[in-house]
Amino acid sequence: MPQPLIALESTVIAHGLPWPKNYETALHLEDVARAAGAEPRTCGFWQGEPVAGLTPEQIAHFAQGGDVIKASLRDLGIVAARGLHAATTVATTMWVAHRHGIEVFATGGLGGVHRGNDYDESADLTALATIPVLVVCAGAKAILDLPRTRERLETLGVPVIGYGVDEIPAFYTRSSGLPVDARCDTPAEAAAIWQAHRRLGLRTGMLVTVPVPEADAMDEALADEAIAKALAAADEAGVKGKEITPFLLSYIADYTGEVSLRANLALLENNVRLAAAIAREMA
Ligand code: PSU
Ligand code: MN
Repeated sequence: MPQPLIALESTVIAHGLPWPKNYETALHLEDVARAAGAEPRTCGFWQGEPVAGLTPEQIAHFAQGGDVIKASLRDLGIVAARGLHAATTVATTMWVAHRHGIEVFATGGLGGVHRGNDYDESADLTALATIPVLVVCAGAKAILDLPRTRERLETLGVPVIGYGVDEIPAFYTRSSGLPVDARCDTPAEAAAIWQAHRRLGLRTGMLVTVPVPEADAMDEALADEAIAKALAAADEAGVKGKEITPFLLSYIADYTGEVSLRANLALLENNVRLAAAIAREMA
């Protein structure tokens, strides 16, 4: 029997983690998926073509940056027409996955509504509202306005499942204080909800949120402090639009000296394992 497939994103490689950790992590996550019984398909655009299953050489090129842009939904036609290399965000990885018939996707943290700037809202939410893919993540990135992001998910009709938890995780830390729509304690339960969602003909995506493993979670006070400093620095530097997320994440990694990086890597690996288990249940 062929192994079930899971999609992985490439923005976290090209614009989310520092070299060479990003390259090592990308390949390591693929190994973690295989060990957990699923075939990984790292997604991106290569010379303007959507690819589900970038080669290690292509992943190395993405990891070294340079001519690789960050592509969200609005960028895809531009990328295709101009034959560009582009890393895919959660939104565009969902798009590539769906196009290739892949239903399960593991990522780190979701984009959402930015703090203090309600009209800066990630197209990750648009994608979840319109593309039927199950996304495993550690919640929305803590740099965001989490209560507003949660409300938007409700408005858009996107179910938020907590894996082993009653509250949505907050990426670097294990809890946000915001309730999930349902808690699941096994991959089979999560797969069953997804399959029912699809059987009913619903066209939205679904989130399965799982907290960063306890041992690698960031101290809450440190996370809050790092986020506040990062937001102030972004404000001061006038960073806006698509640059803001990579700016904040790299500021936090520098500020916490590897602590946030450790949490980020641990949660990515954890999410890949869970996604593989859910994909196996569905196969
Ligand atoms: N989480 C991370 N690192 C990242 C991202 C999320 O730990 O690099 C990326 C994801 O690809 C997500 C994107 O889809 O940031 C959101 O960017 P924006 O807010 O511009 O939509
Ligand atoms: Mn934005």
